[in-house]
Amino acid sequence: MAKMNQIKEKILSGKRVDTADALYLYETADILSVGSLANYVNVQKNKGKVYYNINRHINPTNICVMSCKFCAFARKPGDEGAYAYTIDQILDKATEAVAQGATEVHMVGGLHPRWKLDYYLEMLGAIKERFPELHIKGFTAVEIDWLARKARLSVKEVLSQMKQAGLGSMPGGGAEVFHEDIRQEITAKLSTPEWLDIHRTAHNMGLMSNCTMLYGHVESYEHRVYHLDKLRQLQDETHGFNAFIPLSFQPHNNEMGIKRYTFGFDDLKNLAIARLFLDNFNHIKSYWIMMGQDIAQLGLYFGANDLDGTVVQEKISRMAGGRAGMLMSQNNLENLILKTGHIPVERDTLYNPLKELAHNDEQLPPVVSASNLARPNLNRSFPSEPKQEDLIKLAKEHDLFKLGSLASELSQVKTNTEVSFAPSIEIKVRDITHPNKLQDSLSSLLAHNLSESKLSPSVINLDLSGIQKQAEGERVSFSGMLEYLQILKERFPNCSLSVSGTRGLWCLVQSAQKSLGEGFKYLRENQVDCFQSSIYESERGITKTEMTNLHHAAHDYSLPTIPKVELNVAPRAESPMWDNFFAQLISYREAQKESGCIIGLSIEPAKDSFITPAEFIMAISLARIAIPNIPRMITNLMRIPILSPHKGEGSSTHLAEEKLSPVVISFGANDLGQIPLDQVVPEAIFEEIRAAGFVPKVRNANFSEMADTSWTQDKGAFMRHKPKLHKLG
Ligand code: V47
Repeated sequence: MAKMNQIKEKILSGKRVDTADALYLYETADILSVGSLANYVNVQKNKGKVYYNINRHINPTNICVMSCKFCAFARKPGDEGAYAYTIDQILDKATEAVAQGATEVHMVGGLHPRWKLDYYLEMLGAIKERFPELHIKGFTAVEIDWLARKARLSVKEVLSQMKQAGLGSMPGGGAEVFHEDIRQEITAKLSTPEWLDIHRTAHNMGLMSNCTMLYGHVESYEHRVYHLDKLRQLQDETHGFNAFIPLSFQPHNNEMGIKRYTFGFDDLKNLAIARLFLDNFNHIKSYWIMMGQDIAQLGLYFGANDLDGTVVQEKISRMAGGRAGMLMSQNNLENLILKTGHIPVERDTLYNPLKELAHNDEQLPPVVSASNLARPNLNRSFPSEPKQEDLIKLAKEHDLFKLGSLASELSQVKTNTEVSFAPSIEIKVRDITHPNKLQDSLSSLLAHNLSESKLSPSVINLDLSGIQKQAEGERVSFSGMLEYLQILKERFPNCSLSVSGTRGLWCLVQSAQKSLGEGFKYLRENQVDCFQSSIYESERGITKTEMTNLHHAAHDYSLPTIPKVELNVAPRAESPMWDNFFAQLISYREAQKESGCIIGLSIEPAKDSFITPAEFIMAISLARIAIPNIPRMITNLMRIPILSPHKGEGSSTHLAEEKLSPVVISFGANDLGQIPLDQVVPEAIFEEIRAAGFVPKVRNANFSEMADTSWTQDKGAFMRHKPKLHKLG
């Protein structure tokens, strides 16, 4: 912490952080301090504006003489899928781009064994002749080096001819990792001094360029710092870099032998460190194509001020397993930015503003006061039992890091750094008419090879949410349900039982002419450890008061419960309906004072709400702050909203990427809910939780048992979602 304070002092007094500081920032799990500092610097520098452009990628050929280990894009001549565009084909793509409003084409490709400098000059000339206004950001240092060698010309000569023919600037690719230990392992392309020298030459001739770093594979934090340092030195010398773009490693169809995507936690920290260390760069890109839209959007709070562009056709990341889609509309880009409270600015390649959405100053993110940075202390500055007005005021401040700091302190008081979850089997009671049917469905579940995981389930959840009022009498009865519970207990003696579904339970109890209290008593007697609300209760006509009363009734019979609060959103681009949300939270806080039986509270996005991950994370922090007397703030991993790849809007109807879960736990959640083993492999979650500096624990339904999960630590490669959930294009 002393080191973090020193770094903070340096940054606030405008001094440079050094490489040892940067290494410290990589090694700390304190993402809130790192992020808030980066956000501070970014807001000072860019005043809450976030840039994007309308562009199109054109990859003229994928034929390449190189065989870089990380590359899934390159093909050898004659290989299936190998292509090389003619000038006409390239012109067609440029024409499409211009028709769609593009101001830039981004052109990079393989090192084609037969293409010479002349072909590139022809390509540039043809595009420029037809579209003189279109900016061509083209050809990496690797391609320039290759063309110079083939033509036996100097780099300067090649660049000068290209500039003459219409080259506007250079992209940042080919930098990979500068440290030779890694560079030599992953690629045989040009050396680090050569890459830097080509950019230096370009800058000295008035050609601006970008720079990148390919991270999240076999490099260490030291290697990353070395890389950033080289870039900072060159920028000091030339000031010729427009932007730095961290490229998160995409793991598929290449020779690296790594099966995982980068951790969301690492993506965000890496962006923040780039913002802090690269103090001589104006622009840090949160490249949505590689990071995914969700993390890219969150990146705007972590020091990034650019989302890149509409892109339209991206192949390099896509072929290596990129999951973000290939194109995004201007409207989506603007929406993504607006929802984080930033001002979208369309730019050209050189960052001249082209269109700035009208805004008033109140919409801008607050210029974070220096005293609020790096973990403010809640207990001294915030009421321990906040009232609705206190919470609304806090929500309106829209300060992600302040919220995260307040919330994570509270969670850590409760559970230290432990983050729990329950590998579970979910049994939906809907069509089961007889206990035998349950046996059948259990057998088929088990036959289905629950997952690649070595973990056995710790919770069986009987989900009653599918039970409909009219049909309940004929289909499933209260006594039938108790019979199911017995079968489950026999079949899985080591698992704890939970029941979910407020409406369903109510229907069953009514049809058996019992009181709710009696219903809960029976559940307790049948060894049910926890009752929880299930998803979309509001849709099933359960009012909030009824929900609260139901939990009270369970508590009267000492049945622990987990209520759920749905987060809804007002019409587009407005903030969540905090009033309602807070009122519910406060009602559970009061209930907890009476009974002490609420073992956790879960927040979920309401169905079809357009909550973005960033909004959701703020809501989690706010909920944690609102209910300090409830031990666990549960964010069900399966219900973290992700952005729709097609609409760029938040959605609760998608499965969350695990990428987001460790981010959420840094902002105050301390449990990831029940995770069905037939849908997610939990080893991936362990890794993500650990990467964020927390200790993963497997728990049972009422948190009375916490299993040690250290045994999974030495399992190197792990699976992500099962393939059926994630089709790689
Ligand atoms: O140089 C290749 C990287 C780069 C993988 O300058 C991979 O505005 C992740 O440089 N996983 C090309 N990355 C892309 C690039 C770029 C992209 C967007 C904007 C700009 C800009 C530049 O892609 C390559 C390489 O470092 N790459 N394979 C992979 N499996």
